[in-house]
Amino acid sequence: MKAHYRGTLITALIGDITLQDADGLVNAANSRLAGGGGVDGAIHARGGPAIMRELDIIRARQGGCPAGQAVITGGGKLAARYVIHTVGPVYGGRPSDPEQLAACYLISLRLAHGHGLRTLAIPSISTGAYRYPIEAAAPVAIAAVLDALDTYPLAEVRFVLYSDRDYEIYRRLLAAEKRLKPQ
Ligand code: AR6
Repeated sequence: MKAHYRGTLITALIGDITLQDADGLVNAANSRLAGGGGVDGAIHARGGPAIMRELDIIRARQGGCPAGQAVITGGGKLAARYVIHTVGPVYGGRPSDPEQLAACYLISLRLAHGHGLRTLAIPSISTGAYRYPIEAAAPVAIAAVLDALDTYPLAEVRFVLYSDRDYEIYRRLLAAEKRLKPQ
């Protein structure tokens, strides 16, 4: 589905984020920046070792990356020029969970904007291994992205969902979002 928020095209689709031809991809990383399964594993597998080499340098400098923050590397062999590695909260039903999740999207858009990216593909952070229920995470994600676009506009934000069910949750929320204009 497609819609507009101010000057930004908002897209949602079902797919593998590593195959997106966006300028940047967001990775659902862990605080050690050590790689793992899910989106993280797929990005490192397709992007090759150059991404981890950059993360090794960042890790040596700053130790890792706490939940709600992000670091940026090149895209290695991916079509995307950059990968923004953000660390979502491990879901625990705490008030800090939505705050940290929203911060992931805000800081990812800030980094994307600061590096001159026009198109950014974003997965559903924290809703896999970190067990954040997607029904609760998706409204936080969408609101945080729209809020962030007020300050850090991009040409396109693409929500890349990995199942029909996840896509349907996003599609319904985006269709009902009053701040969006349909395509
Ligand atoms: N493209 C798009 N979405 C995907 C892909 C893909 N290739 N693969 C999985 N998803 P997760 P998290 C969806 O577990 O919950 C890693 O081990 C998936 O269905 O990737 O933030 C890290 O190293 C789900 O909806 O991220 C961390 O340790 C969503 O992406 C930990 O997992 C997020 O699932 C992070 O957990």
